Amino acid sequence: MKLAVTLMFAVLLGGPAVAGSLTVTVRGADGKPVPDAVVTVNPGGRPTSGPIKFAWPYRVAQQNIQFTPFVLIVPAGAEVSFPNLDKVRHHVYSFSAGNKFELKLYGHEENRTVRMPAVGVAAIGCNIHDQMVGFIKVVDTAYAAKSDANGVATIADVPEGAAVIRVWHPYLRAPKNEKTLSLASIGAGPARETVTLELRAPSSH
Ligand SMILES: [Cu+2]
Repeated sequence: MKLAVTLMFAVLLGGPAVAGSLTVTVRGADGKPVPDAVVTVNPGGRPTSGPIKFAWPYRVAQQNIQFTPFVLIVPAGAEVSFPNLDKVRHHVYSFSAGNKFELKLYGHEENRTVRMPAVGVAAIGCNIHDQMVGFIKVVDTAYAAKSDANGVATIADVPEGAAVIRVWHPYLRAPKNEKTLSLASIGAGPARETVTLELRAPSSH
C-alpha cells in the first residue's frame, strides 16, 4: 500500500519516470574494448537517496596470486569480504584515503571482512606478492556497472532526466582516473553511448 501511494505521488508530482537501460561501450584509443571500466549515473547529479544494493557479491577473493575480481563496485558503507582461496598466505592492504585497511597474514580458506566507508577508490595490494593489484570503486549511486570483456556496461532502470554520467578506470589518464560524459539528459527508452578512454600502462606497483 505504501508503495502504491508513493507511486501515485510520483505520477501526480511529475517525478522521475523510469527510462530504461543505459548501455555504454568503452573503447581504448586503439579501438579495442576496455573491460573493468566503472560507469556510474547520478540522476540529477546527486547521490542516490536510501540504501543501495547491487546484485553481485561484495567480495574480492585471492586466487592464483591475484585479486578476483580485479575491479569491484560497492556502495559506500558496504562490508567487503576477502576470502583467501590460495594455499599461500596473503597480507592485504589499502593505503587509499578514507578506505585504509590492513589484513595481516592469513591463510587458505580463511576470510576477512572490511567496511568501505568513503566514496572513491580503495587500491588494494598484498605485502607478500607485489604483482597482486586490485581496485574497489566505492560509489554513492544505485546506477553503476562495470564493462565486460567486450567493453560494454549496461545499467538498468535509469530514471529519465538530467544526469551526470562518469566513466572510471584505474589506468585512465585523467584527474581521479575519471571522465565525465557530456550527455546531460537521459531520454525515455534505452540509451546508448560510446566513450573512448586513453589508458596508461599498468604501473609495476
Ligand atoms: Cu599475497
